[in-house]
Amino acid sequence: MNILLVYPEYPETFWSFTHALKFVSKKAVFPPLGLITVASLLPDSWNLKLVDLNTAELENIDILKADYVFISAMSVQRLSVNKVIQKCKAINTKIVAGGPLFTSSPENYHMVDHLVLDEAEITLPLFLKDLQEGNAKSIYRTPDWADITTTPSPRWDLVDSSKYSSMNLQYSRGCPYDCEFCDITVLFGRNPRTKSKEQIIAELDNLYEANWRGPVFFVDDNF
Ligand code: B12
Repeated sequence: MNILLVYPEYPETFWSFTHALKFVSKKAVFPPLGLITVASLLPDSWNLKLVDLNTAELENIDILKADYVFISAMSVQRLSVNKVIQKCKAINTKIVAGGPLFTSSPENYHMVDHLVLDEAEITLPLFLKDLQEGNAKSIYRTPDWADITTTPSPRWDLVDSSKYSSMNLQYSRGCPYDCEFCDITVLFGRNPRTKSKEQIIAELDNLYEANWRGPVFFVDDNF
């Protein structure tokens, strides 16, 4: 199976650092951690290619070669998401989508072939099983929260790290507070869950072995 993992472009906002990145000759701040975590949950025998539209162009040939295009996005990326969906539809390549944008507003994405929502550790295996049996559904959801002590290390080998100013890894998900401006409790619940110290050390070792010597950003919902 050939899978193209696509991360849509950010608009120009403070947090895109569009102008500051030029001073350090980088294209983006972080690689798409959600997509490379999803990649680590896919069968080893599958062929994966990652295209981050913040660092590279999306070529029609890559969409043509793919059996499925997997998209991940935050709400702020929705204009670019629409363009990616249109491109895939024009070429007739099936789309699988997940992550914050799709989980918080699935009603806007009927044109996506398979919405694999909430945490991929729970919903992706359900989709993969149905796909193998030839009856993949249009939407997968779960009311449960994943045990992230079993989440595999992200696939940093798919990332061209020279394009980024920092690498990122995730320590925790979920937050006990309920701030009205924040989606974290809706997406990841109010019970903080953490990875084990062995996982974090292994992830740091993986980054080191991938020759990364720059900054590492810790994703921690309840720092
Ligand atoms: C790090 C981070 C950033 C970083 C970098 C983002 C990046 N490129 O990775 C920075 C600081 C730049 C940033 C900025 C912003 N962020 Co931010 N960010 C985060 C944070 C803390 C971690 C993201 C992460 O790496 N998660 C770890 C991965 C593993 O989780 P994940 O991506 O959700 O993936 C899991 C599932 O969602 C799913 N999944 C994800 N993708 C896919 C794809 C498929 C196909 C499938 C099947 C499943 C799947 O599987 C994964 C494993 O379970 C999250 C909160 C959080 N805990 O996730 C907020 C979060 C994503 N950010 C958010 C927001 C609002 C923003 C800003 C708009 C803030 C602002 N007001 O300016 C900006 C926009 C950026 C821009 N350039 O304009 C919101 C998004 C809400 C939404 N509904 O879209 C979140 C949820 C935080 C919040 N407080 O609500 N952010």
